[in-house]
Amino acid sequence: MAKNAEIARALKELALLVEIEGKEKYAARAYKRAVRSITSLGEDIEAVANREELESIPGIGKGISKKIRRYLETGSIPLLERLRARIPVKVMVLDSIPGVGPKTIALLYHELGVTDLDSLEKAARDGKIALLKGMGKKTETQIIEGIDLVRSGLDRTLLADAMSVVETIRQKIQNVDGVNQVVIAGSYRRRRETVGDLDFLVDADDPELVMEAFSTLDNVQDVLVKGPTKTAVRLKSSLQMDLRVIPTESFGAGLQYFTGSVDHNVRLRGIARSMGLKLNEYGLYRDEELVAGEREEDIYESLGLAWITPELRENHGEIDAVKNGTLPHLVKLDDIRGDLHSHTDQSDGSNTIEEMLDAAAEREHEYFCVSDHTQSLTIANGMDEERLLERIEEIDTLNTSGKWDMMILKGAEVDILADGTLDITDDVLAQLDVVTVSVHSRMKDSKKVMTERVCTALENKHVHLLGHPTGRLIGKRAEFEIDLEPVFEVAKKNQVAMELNANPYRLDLNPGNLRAAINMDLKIAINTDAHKVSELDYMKFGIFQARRGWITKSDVLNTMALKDLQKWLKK
Ligand code: DGT
Ligand code: CA
Ligand code: CA
Ligand code: ZN
Repeated sequence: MAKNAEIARALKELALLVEIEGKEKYAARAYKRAVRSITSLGEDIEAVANREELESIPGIGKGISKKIRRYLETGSIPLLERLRARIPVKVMVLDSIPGVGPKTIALLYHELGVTDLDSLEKAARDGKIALLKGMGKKTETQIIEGIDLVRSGLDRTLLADAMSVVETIRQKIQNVDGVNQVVIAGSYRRRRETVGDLDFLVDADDPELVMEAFSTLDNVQDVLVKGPTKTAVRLKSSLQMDLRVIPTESFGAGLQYFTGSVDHNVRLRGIARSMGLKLNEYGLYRDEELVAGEREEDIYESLGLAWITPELRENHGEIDAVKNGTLPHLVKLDDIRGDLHSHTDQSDGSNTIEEMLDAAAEREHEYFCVSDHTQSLTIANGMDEERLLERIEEIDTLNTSGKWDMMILKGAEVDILADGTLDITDDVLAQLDVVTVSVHSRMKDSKKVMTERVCTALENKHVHLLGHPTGRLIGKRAEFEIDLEPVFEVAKKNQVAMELNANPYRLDLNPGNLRAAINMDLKIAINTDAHKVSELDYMKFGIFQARRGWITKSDVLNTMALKDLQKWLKK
């Protein structure tokens, strides 16, 4: 699905520019609808275009399909180029600031000449934004905070976004004549939440052919470096990629070095030195003699260590653990037996319950919990008690239908109200199999208030899980202020598990907090929180994050067999 994201991005920019120009409101809405469709397409848009079926995609008519075809042929859309020339505003960056949308961008541009982050920051710091109609001091402060958040994530790409383009590229390089292996090292291999750039390592007989193929990939914007063993490019999506050709006899050493992290490597080099050896990207040497280099495992072994999985290579204690033989046996995707958090079209999901169940069954789940939002989340069409009771009956019927082998668990993602109480009565909660509670409102509560609020919610004896415990959206919204230590204590006392929300924008809890949670013997539920069928595949991102948090199979609630899970849920 190499180009889906690129095209969605181009159409989104088009929508923003049209809206800022303010002439064709209808067109902006149409482009936005197309963006939503393409984002959830689940198929390579180029393949759809090749079949001449673009217009069968909901929200894509003649005009937009023509623009998409033009983009696929030439890498740009003429109208977008014209609008960019007319309106010199960095709309995509500005739009990514929390609380700033097209209307605000238009206002800021027309009134204050704001065109990018720098001019926006200056206007905010000079107090000019607060003076604009409908803005105020609070918005101004929020914008300043938002600029920091966006800047910190600006030159990084979400792992999931990188992954959606990278495999096609890897395959293309792999297919070049004389290429033996291609591995992507760096933060990508360590499965960080975001990646700065991608580090391709290639073992090839003819480096020149590889460099040529890499620098002429069809989504390359600029070639930044082109040398005999290293090439660096920037893609149209602004993702940067390095490629190095490494001799076969050094490939393992190169892989170890370029996987990082820097801090992990510094520790390894220290160990090498203390053994009278020298470690660099070409190999492990005793004087001039190569001790290990071809295989990564051999580097670790020659240093008296077992191989360490890349997700742990952050110098967070992994080297001592491997020395002491206490490195944990990390959870794998295969260990997962079900999913305990998902949505349907009864709240803000896109698919029917049957469609979600079919998709879960395809993924060979043993159990699957449907957990739509509850009533106070009105924008998500949350359920009240009456609708929940109907849902419970519906699931009973579905379970006895024999249509699905897996157990369908009755759940809800219940809103934690301002005072920590829940928005569904206890007698209905008691009839659910899995009660997840989440904060979706008043996310700016003080640390004290938020901590008490969540603790109060976890004291309710029907609660099983705390959903996305810190509420963050990577690069968009910071974790809310909360003191997790007392939260974990209350959870422990009441046998409540913590969710690791696998949505690649959330990955909440983060690795440090995951480790803190299991150190207190809490269970972790790795849940997709899928709002549509395709999002059931988010589970893999949850697993990456779990591994980065040192989580083992026995720490995870949804690795349990159904019977054991049901026993646990009964408390
Ligand atoms: P990123 O790209 O910011 O997400 O993070 P990384 O870890 O991929 O960093 P990157 O791309 O700058 O470099 C890839 C790896 O190469 C890094 O994890 C470790 C290794 N490396 C790079 N520069 C140095 C260095 O100065 N010293 C050492 N020991 N290793 C380095
Ligand atoms: Ca990198
Ligand atoms: Ca790099
Ligand atoms: Zn939620």
